[in-house]
Amino acid sequence: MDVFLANPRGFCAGVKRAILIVENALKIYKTTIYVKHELVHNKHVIKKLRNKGVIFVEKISDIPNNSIIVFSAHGVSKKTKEQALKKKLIILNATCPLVTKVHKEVSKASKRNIETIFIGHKGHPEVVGTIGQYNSKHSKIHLIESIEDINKLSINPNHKKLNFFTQTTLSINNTRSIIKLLKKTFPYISGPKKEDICYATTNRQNAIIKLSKITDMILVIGSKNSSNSKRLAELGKEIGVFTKQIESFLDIQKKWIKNKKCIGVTAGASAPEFLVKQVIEYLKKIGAQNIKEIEGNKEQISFNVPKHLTIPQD
Ligand code: 0K2
Ligand code: SF4
Repeated sequence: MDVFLANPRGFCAGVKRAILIVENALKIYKTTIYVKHELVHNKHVIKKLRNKGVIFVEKISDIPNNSIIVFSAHGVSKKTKEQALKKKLIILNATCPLVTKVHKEVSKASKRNIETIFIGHKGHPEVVGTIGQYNSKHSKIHLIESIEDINKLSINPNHKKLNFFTQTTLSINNTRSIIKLLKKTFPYISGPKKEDICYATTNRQNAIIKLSKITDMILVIGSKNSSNSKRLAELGKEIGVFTKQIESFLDIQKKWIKNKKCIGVTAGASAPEFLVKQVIEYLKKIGAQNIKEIEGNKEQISFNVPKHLTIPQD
């Protein structure tokens, strides 16, 4: 049995930055750090931070006045930010800069009363945060999740002040089909050149496509609530490879592996590399002989943490 490892996989620049913001804040402020929502959608990352004393909350009202609050990598709405300011919280913003970029565009559209269509998954914190940047009395933001939702929109097809934006972690294939039909239905619609799907999502989806050509089973490491990890598992299945999404090696069932010759392993943007190592060790124990890294796009992008949260390295 051979094991092939996808590249790139695991932590993206936005996740690395978010974790560093919280870790440095713990060292600098030496007090309780509250985080709005899970900093990133990974059980193991959250457990590690919780063990260091970090408190995760869903509601700003659960945080004592004047405390330190970190906004998760997925970002928050304007209303949430206002609530935090009202409670005189010290805000450390771990929203990924690529999500913030979309926030700014949506906010600009709202100020200009441009009707907006947002493609994303209902209820996902990034979607709640991004839609929550739109606040116009004269125009609206509409959320769509699928091609079918386009027909349900009550927008004049000849609307000239209309644009669209997307969540950063969507399926590339699916989103492109939605955008294609949007452009056909609303000929005057404008939007980003491609879509707002980020580089990390794109690279990880391309990497699993590559993996699917040489494997007869794929393991995607990533928590159940991680949108980008879920999209990877969906893609593997769509291509027709037997694919399973796992939190860690503990979820692997021996019957999955039976008669498999080439097993592919990848990890979502919020899944730490130690989980990949554990999966490899487990597969070795049950007979894997060769472990090979598959060549892929090299990621050089990194995001700085805010200056006041930087700790100089020796
Ligand atoms: O993929 P998701 O947006 O659900 O989020 P995570 O699994 O936490 O990955 C980091 C991406 C955060 C923002 O794009
Ligand atoms: Fe940023 Fe993309 Fe990572 Fe989300 S998945 S945190 S948008 S780099």
